[in-house]
Amino acid sequence: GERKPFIAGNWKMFKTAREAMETATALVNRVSDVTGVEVMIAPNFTALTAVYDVVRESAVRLGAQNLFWEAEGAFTGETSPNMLRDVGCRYVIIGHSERRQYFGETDQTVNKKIKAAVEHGLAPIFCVGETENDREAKKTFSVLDKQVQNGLKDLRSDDVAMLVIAYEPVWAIGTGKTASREQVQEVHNFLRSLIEKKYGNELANSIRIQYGGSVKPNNIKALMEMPDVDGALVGGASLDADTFSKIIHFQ
Ligand code: G2H
Repeated sequence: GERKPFIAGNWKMFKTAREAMETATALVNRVSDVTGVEVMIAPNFTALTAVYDVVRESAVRLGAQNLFWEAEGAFTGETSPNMLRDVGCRYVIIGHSERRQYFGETDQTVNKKIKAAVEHGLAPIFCVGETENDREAKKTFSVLDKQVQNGLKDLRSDDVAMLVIAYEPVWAIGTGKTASREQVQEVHNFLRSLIEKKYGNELANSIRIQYGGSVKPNNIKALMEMPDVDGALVGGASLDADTFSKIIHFQ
């Protein structure tokens, strides 16, 4: 297909700037042969500048784990889209389940953040996913539908063209439980159909949908074989350059 596989590392709240630089340096060396896969890492804010120095001459892209939607102002502790662009970010993870769970993110704040990101030329990695309760109550599809409809409210096709969707079933994050690849494919296909209904066939076929949740070197290949799985958002297994490089070399 025309969708280039996209494998992203979400380093969450791990690594000092020095540690992040060391891992990034090792990763750049290990993936210098990779051309068929887009690679991104999202270190902590405090490490973005140091990591950008390492990756800027390579094919590895830089992403942030969050942003605030205002351009500037009295918003203590927050970081604007322009500030992220300024330190070399091309991507920004938005609405990760940990932010929804612990930091009060809602579909509405996610929507504002997606809008602000695209307005400033940052490509959002828009995270959606159902909880274990949702799945057991057979609400997976209605929950995802709501997250997508609200998250993408008032976005135009040009904006959505910049987007990557990450499907992260909350019950499979950092738990060692992976959704079966049939479960993943079913949801990815559903998400693509939502995009098709809203924005048409062309955009639905070009938008990349990543899977996230306990992705490891030993399960990536099987996941990537599914027709609607275009990549992965990797947490724990992206922290070590060697392990992450194995995931990137899944082919
Ligand atoms: C899901 C994922 C990366 P992990 O949060 O965003 O983390 O791979 O550790 O389950």
